[in-house]
Amino acid sequence: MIGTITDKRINMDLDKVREIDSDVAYYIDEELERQQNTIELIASENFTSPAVMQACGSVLTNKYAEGKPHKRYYNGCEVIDKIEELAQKRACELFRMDHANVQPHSGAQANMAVFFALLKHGDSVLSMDLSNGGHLSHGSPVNFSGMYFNVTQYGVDENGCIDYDNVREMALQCKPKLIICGASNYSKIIDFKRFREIADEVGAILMADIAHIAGLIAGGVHPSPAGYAQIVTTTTHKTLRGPRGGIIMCDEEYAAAIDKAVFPGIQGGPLEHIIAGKAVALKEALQPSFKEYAAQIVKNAKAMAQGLLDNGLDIVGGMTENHLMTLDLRKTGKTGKDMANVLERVGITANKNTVPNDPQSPFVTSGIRLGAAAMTTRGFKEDDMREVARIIAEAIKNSDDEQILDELRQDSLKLCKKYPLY
Ligand code: DSN
Repeated sequence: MIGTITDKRINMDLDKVREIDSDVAYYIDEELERQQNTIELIASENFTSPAVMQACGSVLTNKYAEGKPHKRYYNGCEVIDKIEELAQKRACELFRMDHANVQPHSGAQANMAVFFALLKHGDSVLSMDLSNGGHLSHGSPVNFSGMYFNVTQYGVDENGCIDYDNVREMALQCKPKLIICGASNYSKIIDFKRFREIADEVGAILMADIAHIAGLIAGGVHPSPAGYAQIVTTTTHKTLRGPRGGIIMCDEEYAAAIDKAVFPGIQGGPLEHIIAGKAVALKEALQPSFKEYAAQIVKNAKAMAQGLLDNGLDIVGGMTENHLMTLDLRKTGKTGKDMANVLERVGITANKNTVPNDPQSPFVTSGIRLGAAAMTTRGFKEDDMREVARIIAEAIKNSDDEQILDELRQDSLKLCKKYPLY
């Protein structure tokens, strides 16, 4: 044993790990303690339920099941088939889509499968630029998507909003085969209808990557891409609060191509234990209580944003309309990299992020992305988020004052103790 961790409540079922490997058991306990005692504002993270975790830690990890339900390359898949079909059915019901492939190991894998299902090497794609809030797998030059396809990228205007007229102009010029909407750092409502109109005008297929806002869509607090996007990809672990993984949903006419691109195209054996976790999370998201959760995320994000603005900080695009926002630190003269470390010092976890037209490099940045989904799961309400905003503002203002930072660490710990995790 390397040390002593006091809080093992949720990790009680680690008894076998403790027996076999006390190092790993210790580190899992240590990570639980970190999660318990810090304010988690990484916009893409959440705390999944014990039910999801149990499904993911089950005997299903033992089974190979390459192929699709009832069309497998291995025998003994009759139970696995039922679980995978349940996950597919629930995904289709929740997001009102015809077909779901629940096998992608991640959102990036889901997106890769879509590229390979719909496009040929060198085909033209229109998507959002990473430094303006897009995603690596939407066509960044350092990702397969930018290396093998001809990608044109749109950004946001000075108000942090997508300029749909500009997207249309770009689409008319580059004549993409695929248009991608959806982002990893965009705080406004996405107009899926407008995107579809643009796609139809240029004969493109529309893909919506809803990884960040899936839980908000499921909870009815963000418009759905259903009926507009022919293809919808998502992760399952962000606002949707499931296990780490991906899902692709699509209109029936694309189902065969998507399935083939996932397997045998880019993946081997699906992670059926994680698929069971996805099924459980999707069931949770279909409950009425999930609507309350999603609505509270948005209320909490707005309360945090208002608190930050009231404390004199700038936010890209001003008030958020979803679960996240980006602090624009340019006028403070401080960087995202340094201030994310200062926030960690006071017990707040967040990530540095570029702001539109950032003068700093992507490694340094002038921004910090903040999200409300994880702390909403812990039970935080608007008053708590305003207190979080105060701690952030004080920490940034007094980033060189160790004594104030110590006091702020105590304030954030007090909030964490008020809402125990699990
Ligand atoms: N890493 C995810 C995020 O933080 O938004 C995107 O893949």
